[in-house]
Amino acid sequence: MAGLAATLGSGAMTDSISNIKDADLLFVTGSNTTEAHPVIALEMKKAVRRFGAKLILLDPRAIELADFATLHLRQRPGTDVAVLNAIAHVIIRDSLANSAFIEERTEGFDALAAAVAGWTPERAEVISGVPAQLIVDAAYLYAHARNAMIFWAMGITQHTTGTDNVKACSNLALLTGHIGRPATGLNPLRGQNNVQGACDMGGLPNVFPGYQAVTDEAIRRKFAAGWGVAYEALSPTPGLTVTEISRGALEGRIKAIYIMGENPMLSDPNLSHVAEAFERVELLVCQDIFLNETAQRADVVLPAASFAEKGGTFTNTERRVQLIRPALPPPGEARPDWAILLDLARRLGADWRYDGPADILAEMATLTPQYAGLSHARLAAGGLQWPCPTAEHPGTPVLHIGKFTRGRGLFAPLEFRPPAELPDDDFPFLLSTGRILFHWHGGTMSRRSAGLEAIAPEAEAEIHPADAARLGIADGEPVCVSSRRGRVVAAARLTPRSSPGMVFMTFHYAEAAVNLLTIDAVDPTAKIPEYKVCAVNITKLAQPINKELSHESESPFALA
Ligand SMILES: Nc1nc2c(c(=O)[nH]1)N[C@H]1C(S)=C(S)[C@@H](COP(=O)(O)OP(=O)(O)OC[C@H]3O[C@@H](n4cnc5c(=O)[nH]c(N)nc54)[C@H](O)[C@@H]3O)O[C@H]1N2
Ligand SMILES: Nc1nc2c(c(=O)[nH]1)N[C@H]1C(S)=C(S)[C@@H](COP(=O)(O)OP(=O)(O)OC[C@H]3O[C@@H](n4cnc5c(=O)[nH]c(N)nc54)[C@H](O)[C@@H]3O)O[C@H]1N2
Ligand SMILES: [Mo]
Repeated sequence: MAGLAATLGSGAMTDSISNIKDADLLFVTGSNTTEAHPVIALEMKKAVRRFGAKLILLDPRAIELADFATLHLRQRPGTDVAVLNAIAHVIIRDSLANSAFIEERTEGFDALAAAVAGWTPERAEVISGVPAQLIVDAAYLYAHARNAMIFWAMGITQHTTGTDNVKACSNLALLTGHIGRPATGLNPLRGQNNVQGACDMGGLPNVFPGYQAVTDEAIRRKFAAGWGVAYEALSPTPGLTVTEISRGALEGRIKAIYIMGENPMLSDPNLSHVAEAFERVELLVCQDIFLNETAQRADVVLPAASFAEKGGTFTNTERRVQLIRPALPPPGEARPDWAILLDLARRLGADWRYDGPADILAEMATLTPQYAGLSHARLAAGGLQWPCPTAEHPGTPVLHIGKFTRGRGLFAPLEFRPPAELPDDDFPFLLSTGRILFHWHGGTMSRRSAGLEAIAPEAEAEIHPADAARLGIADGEPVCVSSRRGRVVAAARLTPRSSPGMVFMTFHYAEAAVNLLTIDAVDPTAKIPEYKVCAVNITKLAQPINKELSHESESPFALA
């Protein structure tokens, strides 16, 4: 969001899932779409197989989409700015740019041209390992396409250069004019079912709902009036991000943490530090549908109802707000999140009065311009894509038609910065972390599914066969993966999916909690951790793995 907000003025996916079939070029980078967004991946496969679209894949691993790709650029992790700068270099050098679009709709072209002038494909090859000719081919394919869509996910953002990586993607769309029309644009694939909605509702430290800055006096006055509270009650100071909160707790500046639907004891980087931070706080409250690894450390646990047990709306990655309806009653004492919050607010002295989700959305509509035309009554007939400014407005499938949210699209001159920690003699492998199709994050939900557990029961470390041969490691054998911060045990999975020198692991397994290894270095703007690059060592295990370790009965730090 930080990257696109700077270049376009708004951080959401600019196009729609249903337009994928109409694109003649798909540029996918840092998104293992078939495993993490399988429904969207089906649309991509359809575009390629049925309609002949070309696919450029920029990803260090040979993920399933590589089988569909016209070009697969396999960069060293953390070198995206070099590759994307070089693609921009070729587009400008070989006059492939859309000069009418640049003239009419953008600013900052000269600064970009100067910044990429030295980024020849040959220079990018040295840094990234991607053959220069492939970079040239990608530039031509992308620029010559009629309608080209760029997609990315965490492989682009989870770096200390995450914001720059996004801006580098944005430069390509602005250079070629592949934005502001159907089947084009910049399409960050959002992760959770409702992470878009959570951000829209101000679940960020610096904005109220609708991305309205807390630092803006007029905005604070509007919300004070809308919420019926004193203007002085609304703080003009942005809050802290997740990584800043754990640091704050470690330093004694944060006294209490209230966590809803998150399991930082598995999902935050450098877990030993996180554990220490949670030890320090005076009060830890967890509101969750299960007693996850974080809730096990809480002073108070508030049982919440799951998605199937409550009403409300979810906003998906294409900005589509959709109604959900309860299919089951909540078990035991579990209650919908909004009802728990309402009671808590009232006990704290706030005069909150909401009849339920429909009433809450009605208030949101009065204060969130993008949601102004939405109501439960309208959504009952089907989802609508924001911005939806009036009750008659049909919703907006494609953003930035004719004009960018910020006015002109802004080119971003970028210098290449390497990741915070790279392999060396002591930790000679590069660890990249992510997901597989069969599990969800810390596995709180998916590991309770016997079917999914049967398919993907244990943590694996994806290792190139050449490295394994050198270390004398056999497929399936337990290995110890260690970093400067911790160590875990996982089964070696020998595969050329990852390049030599690289190891890929998921963070789905509490008994092999990979975030014991990851580094808590963050992007300076977005504060997102560098989950995709840190240095590790791999060693053969002297003793066989203890199969009795269960993710519920044992601390995730048993091996730390
Ligand atoms: N089955 C399943 N689906 C999920 C989730 C889940 O846990 N399980 N989680 C959801 C959530 S919240 C999210 S955010 C999304 C995440 O969706 P993705 O981001 O697609 O998932 P990751 O596995 O993190 O994959 C990142 C991709 O980036 C590549 N990559 C690694 N390093 C680099 C690099 O330096 N540069 C580039 N360009 N690519 C790199 C990896 O090889 C991989 O293909 O998935 C969502 N969907
Ligand atoms: N190493 C590494 N670490 C990563 C990443 C990575 O790629 N690599 N990716 C990062 C990313 S993109 C993400 S999004 C995070 C995800 O990290 P988390 O959000 O911490 O992980 P989840 O396991 O999805 O936790 C969700 C929790 O919400 C609970 N829950 C489900 N439904 C409800 C509900 O309706 N109400 C309430 N109150 N609770 C509910 C679940 O039981 C679960 O405990 O992980 C991050 N961490
Ligand atoms: Mo995510």
